[in-house]
Amino acid sequence: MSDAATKPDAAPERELTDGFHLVIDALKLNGVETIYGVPGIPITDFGRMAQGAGIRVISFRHEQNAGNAAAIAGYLTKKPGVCLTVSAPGFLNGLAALANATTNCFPMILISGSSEREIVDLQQGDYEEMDQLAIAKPLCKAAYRVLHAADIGIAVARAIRAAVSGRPGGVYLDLPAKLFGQVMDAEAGAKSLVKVIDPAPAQIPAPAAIKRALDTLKSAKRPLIILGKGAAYAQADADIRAFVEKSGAPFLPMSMAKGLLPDTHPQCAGAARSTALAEADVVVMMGARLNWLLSHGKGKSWGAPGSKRFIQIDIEPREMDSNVEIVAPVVGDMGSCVSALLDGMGAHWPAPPPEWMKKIVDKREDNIAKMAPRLMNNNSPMDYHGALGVLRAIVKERPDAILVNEGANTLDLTRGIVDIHQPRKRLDVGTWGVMGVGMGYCVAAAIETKKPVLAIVGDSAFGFSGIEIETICRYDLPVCVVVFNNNGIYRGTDVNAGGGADPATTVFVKDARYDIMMRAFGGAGANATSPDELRRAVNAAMDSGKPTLVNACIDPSAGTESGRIGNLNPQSVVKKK
Ligand code: ADP
Ligand code: TPW
Ligand code: MG
Repeated sequence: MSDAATKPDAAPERELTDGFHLVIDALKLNGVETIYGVPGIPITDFGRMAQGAGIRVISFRHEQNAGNAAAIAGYLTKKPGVCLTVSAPGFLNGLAALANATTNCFPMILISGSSEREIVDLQQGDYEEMDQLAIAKPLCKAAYRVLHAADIGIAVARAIRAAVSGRPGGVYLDLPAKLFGQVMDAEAGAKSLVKVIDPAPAQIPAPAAIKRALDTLKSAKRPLIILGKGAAYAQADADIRAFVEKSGAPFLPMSMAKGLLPDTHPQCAGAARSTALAEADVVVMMGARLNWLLSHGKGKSWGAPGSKRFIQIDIEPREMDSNVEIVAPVVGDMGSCVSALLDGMGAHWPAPPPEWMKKIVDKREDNIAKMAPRLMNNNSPMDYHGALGVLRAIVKERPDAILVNEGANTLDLTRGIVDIHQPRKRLDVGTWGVMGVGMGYCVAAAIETKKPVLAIVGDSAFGFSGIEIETICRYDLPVCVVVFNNNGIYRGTDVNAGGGADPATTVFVKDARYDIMMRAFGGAGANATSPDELRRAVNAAMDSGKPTLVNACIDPSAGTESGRIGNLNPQSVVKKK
């Protein structure tokens, strides 16, 4: 019996809600099913209550890894991935991931608790004091702070819309500690919530832009299509494939767009990349930027100056002419653009001159044949090719597994050697080439897709997020982590240039056993010294679906400095005595 009932003269008690409940209700109303984070003041109870309310709350060991998980969840689902952190230090850890998500055009919301505004603004030294909103602003797409419980509904709605509409990116939502405890009438609270209608509205390209693009493409003698992760993100897989096939042009997938059409597709120019880039006369950019990864669309790799005309399909108008002139800009969401292009192509689209495709195919087959024997070697210690030959076959047999990849040589050689067969099955270091996304990506990939995950990570790369193997074991996720252990960064053979006792800056403990770390948390661990051992260990892990770490012993002298991007690495030419 309530107090009101025992006291006949009291007004009937109104039902109340508070900031905690309103944030949870707002997220649930908008279909947020999972939160990635680390607990602590002032969001410990929030995490508990969210779990109690049926949201899956995945607790990490470090916010950067939770943030990377949220970011890749956004990429995989087209819904913003949510990361939850404590104030100042936790916020800063999560912010690195938010900036990375924004750089990669992944939708994500970082929700951080913060300290008391009055004290922060007067810089009077509050617990974990920091002006988080101001710091987040330049590093993400949008940043909002909520001071009144009644504004939580609209703030969450804005955050969701900002993250997923137009070019996706990271959004920061600042929730001061006091907000969580603010009480308001439950009915008014429920009314204040907003279910976002059509959070990422279709952006239809102009008919004139479609016509211009098709006229340009039709005039090409040597067309090339470059697919980027924006195209993979769009989930317009069938139409993209139809467009590429109808065009008859070779296509080149950027790293995370591999598998959008299978790497084994007859039009894939992956193994003839240099020829395709240098010799194409019309290039169709689909959800890919002409940034450093494509030498900014100019320079030696792009053939003779002035030899190209670019068509670019992108949701972000300002991407056009960012590096070179775009003769046919098509601005809109990928699905709408590709469907308009397909309509405009009609029933009969003229194939490009057959010599062009033949040239690409000949080059590709030649390169593949040259590589084949290296991939079959059974050397011990392993080189990258021997190890990757085995993993390539495993991925082919298990095309629905998600590959997570980071490192330098480990990254570049895996990208080149391991074919991907389905869309969004390759997750890697992205636009920044950042180390440390590995284990966060593994956790979210397993949770969001319910598919098995295979990570191929350098020993250095692994170290940035390695402690999250505890998280992988705790949630019993089907993740097999293969650490390419060459005793260091790029190579494990450097010596101290000064001759002192300290090891060289790029080398680690020799012959470390990363597999034993996994066993400490109840997972399986195996040490592989030859391709045969590697095959057995990884197949067993993938069959079991149990958390496993395979320590793959790679010849410490097999790699090259900076992998395939040594050209970007400044090196001193001055010799001092
Ligand atoms: P990659 O690294 O694979 O080359 P980028 O990250 O450089 O790809 O480029 C991705 C591009 O895709 C960005 O310019 C972004 O604006 C664009 N993009 C993202 N989502 C969509 C979408 N739904 N439709 C069209 N373009 C998109
Ligand atoms: C956040 C610089 C690029 S690649 C790499 C580092 C440290 C590690 C390469 O060694 P690994 O691979 O992983 O063992 P392998 O096969 O060549 O031996 N800090 C951040 N991001 C980057 N990119 C770096 C440092 C770097
Ligand atoms: Mg290494």
